[in-house]
Amino acid sequence: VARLISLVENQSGRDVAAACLPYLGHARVIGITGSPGVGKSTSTAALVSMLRAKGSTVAVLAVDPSSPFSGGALLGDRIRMQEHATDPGVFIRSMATRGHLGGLATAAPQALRVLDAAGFDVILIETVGVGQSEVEVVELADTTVVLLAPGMGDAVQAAKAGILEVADLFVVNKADRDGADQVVRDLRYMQSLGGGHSLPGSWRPPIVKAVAARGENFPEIVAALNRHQEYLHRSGELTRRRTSRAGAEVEAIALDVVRQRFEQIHGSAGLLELAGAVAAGELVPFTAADRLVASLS
Ligand SMILES: Nc1nc2c(ncn2[C@@H]2O[C@H](COP(=O)(O)OP(=O)(O)OP(=O)(O)O)[C@@H](O)[C@H]2O)c(=O)[nH]1
Ligand SMILES: [Mg+2]
Repeated sequence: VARLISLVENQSGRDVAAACLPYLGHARVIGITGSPGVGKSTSTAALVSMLRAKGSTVAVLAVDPSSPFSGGALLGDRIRMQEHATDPGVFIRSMATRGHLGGLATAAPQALRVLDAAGFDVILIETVGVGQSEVEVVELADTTVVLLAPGMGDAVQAAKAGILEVADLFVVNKADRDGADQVVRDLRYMQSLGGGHSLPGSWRPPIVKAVAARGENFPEIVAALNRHQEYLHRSGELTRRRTSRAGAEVEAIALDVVRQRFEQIHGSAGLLELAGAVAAGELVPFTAADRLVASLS
């Protein structure tokens, strides 16, 4: 599995995807996101323990969109994951996506496909790093867990970052610290303002307080994840999400293909001729670009 993911990272995704195709569709994909230090890795480790205790096999994909290096930045997480490192029912892999053509959008879905084909029951995706990735991870997961903690990345900041809308489940971690109840109240208030989840039969993201460091309330988290899974199946939302995920992936790959073709014609006679015509004022750049795009197909 590790070698297949390396192949995917090194642009040999086409053959790997074809080989995986007959074995897809089994795994549940759960994304875990939140501000740095909020407790994502600790929560992931706690979830792995819970899921293993129930007999599920688990793959953990730690995605680091901010680093061009695979592995190094995740040393701390490796240590946190150590209790699972020798368990054959657990696979842990970190993935750096910066510098990868198409970034998170093309590399991570391919790795997910490998893990699904390998037969893991649950795939946990943890994002490392900040910003845009918090929202991007949503494109990858069936269920998105947003972690908050008192004193860091409060509900107002989360709302500004656009992660309130993407959450299927809120976990207010570090509930052993002061202020967790306030975070819960703020979240409830934000939810009441949103109003989007008030339709009958729709999903209102539950809010669960937890102490990841001690695994406290993780049975409640697993129960909420299972309820969301049932909702996804019952409502048809699972198919909708997976279709939209596939659409984003196809788009990203197509853009990659186009970009590669453009690289091949960089400096070519055809392009130089068009450039000359634009520079000489004989052609507007828009027309030149249209001709260039048409010449690709
Ligand atoms: N008090 C308290 N500390 C916690 C809890 N969960 C995690 N921590 C601590 O918070 C710190 C950050 O936890 P991590 O799990 O590494 O957080 P993270 O979100 O993965 O961090 P990054 O990967 O750097 O974004 C560590 O020192 C943990 O021991 C908790 O429930 N209570
Ligand atoms: Mg972490």
